[in-house]
Amino acid sequence: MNNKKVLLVTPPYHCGVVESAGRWPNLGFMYMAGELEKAGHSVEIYDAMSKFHDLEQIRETIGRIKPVFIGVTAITATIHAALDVLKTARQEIPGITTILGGVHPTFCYEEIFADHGGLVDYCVIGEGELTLPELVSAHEKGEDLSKVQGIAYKADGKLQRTAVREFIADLDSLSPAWHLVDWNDYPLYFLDDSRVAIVSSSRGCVHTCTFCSQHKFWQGSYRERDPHRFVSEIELLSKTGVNVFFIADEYPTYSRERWVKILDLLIEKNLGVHILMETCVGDILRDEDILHRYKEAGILFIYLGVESTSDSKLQEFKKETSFQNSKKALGLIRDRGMIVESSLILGGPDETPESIKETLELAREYNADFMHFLLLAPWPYADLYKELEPYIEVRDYSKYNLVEPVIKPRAMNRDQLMKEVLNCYKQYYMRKLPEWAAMRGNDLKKTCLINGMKAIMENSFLKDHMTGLGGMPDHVMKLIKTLI
Ligand code: B12
Repeated sequence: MNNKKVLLVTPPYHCGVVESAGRWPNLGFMYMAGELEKAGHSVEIYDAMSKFHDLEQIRETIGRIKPVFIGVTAITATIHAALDVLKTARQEIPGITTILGGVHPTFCYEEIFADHGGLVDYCVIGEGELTLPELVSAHEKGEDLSKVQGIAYKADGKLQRTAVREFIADLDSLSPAWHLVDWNDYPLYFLDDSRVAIVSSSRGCVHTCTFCSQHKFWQGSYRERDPHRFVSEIELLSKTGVNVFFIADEYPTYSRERWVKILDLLIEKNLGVHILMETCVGDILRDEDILHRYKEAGILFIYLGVESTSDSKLQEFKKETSFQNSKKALGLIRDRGMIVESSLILGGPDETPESIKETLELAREYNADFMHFLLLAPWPYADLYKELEPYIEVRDYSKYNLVEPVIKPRAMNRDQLMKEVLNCYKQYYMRKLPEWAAMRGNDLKKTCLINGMKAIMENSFLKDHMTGLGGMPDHVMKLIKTLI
């Protein structure tokens, strides 16, 4: 590796959920690296998270590349790991300039500077593509930093927050630096010979779910890319051997007209690629008449975060849907031969062992192929935070990963909560496995489901809890062995 001016690093954090299914490149870094290069700055992306590197390996890599600037991304769960990277960088190269960006620094930069001011030179607030190259240039040239919009930094011991950076008006003006990726680093464990890219067709979310950060991050805005430009990007990447595309959008289907155009173009180009995406219940119901076109376009996998089985909870979460609608939407995706994954959020203050059992029963009615029984994570900037605050027992952000209990419900302790959640997984998949074994036809779906289960059992956080749960009954274990 040659020396590079800017090194962008993902924090070495793992909680054994999404990373158990595959390795995923960091899209924000692709976009920022593209804009840094346009501005004449050399850059390297170092996905330490996906490479499963530890801090010693990170130290060696930083020592070898000798960057002048290091940029690290952080969501709430990864902030401590991100700060560890900056600390390591400072030890290795004392004069290095350190930059943090992403959803956590965007909302919590004051706390970061108060607690770790010595480690962090700049926090970038919001989108980084325009801010980062400008910041790097201004810092290098010793220009007035107060003119760089969208940053926070300390000057003369005082925290400065510059003017708000407007969102990028034309997302198609950006050019992700795909040439920096070694695609062999990014397999999806469900599919042999797969290479995964994360792509984006829109930014923003118009929903206001109370537990989520994303509508706040994008301030309720919604921007779309041109369908032709988006599909051409997929086509271009497919020619370099990428065959799986994860659409990062919070809400790709918002405009039916634009979405249909994307599907039409994908069908017309017939690229032989597989697409993974997320959307909401309402749009699946809206698109019932064209769901077969989703499949024709290559959509293999849809994540619908239904989040609850109770209508009153759904209202509280502002999910804008109901149990019956969610059930119908999940069923439609399954019936059209695509894989449907979903999640339920448990562990709020009013949770009880009984309410969890009830959720499990109704989750079986939802009957998603993969179901996650997640635990509420109180992001300090989400709408729900104030209500959850009195029940938070764990302040360590690294546990705010949706799988570790940090809130204590009134009627149970956190250990009981965890036990009940693990039991949900066990009971849910014990019924799923025989169903999958009996599946006829649609070999691709069957292969993905079984490989998915294998990935869960071998790589996910559940692996460590199998024995604590008393394991799976013998007949299920035998079945698993015949399938895998
Ligand atoms: C892709 C993705 C991932 C990938 C990350 C791949 C990688 N190599 O980093 C994978 C699948 C591994 C992943 C895992 C997890 N994720 Co995730 N993920 C996403 C997703 C779907 C898209 C992110 C994205 O690409 N956005 C588009 C880009 C353009 O935006 P961006 O990332 O915010 O980056 C921009 C700015 O934030 C800023 N920026 C970001 N970083 C930096 C750094 C610097 C230096 C600068 C200057 C600027 C900057 O500039 C970027 C360009 O504008 C989002 C949901 C969503 N739709 O956004 C969830 C999301 C980010 N994930 C989330 C979570 C909770 C997780 C997990 C903890 C889930 C779990 N239990 O497994 C794990 C953590 C794993 C880990 N080890 O880090 C949450 C974070 C919530 C929060 N507020 O903290 C989100 C928001 C989902 C949600 N709705 O709750 N995730």
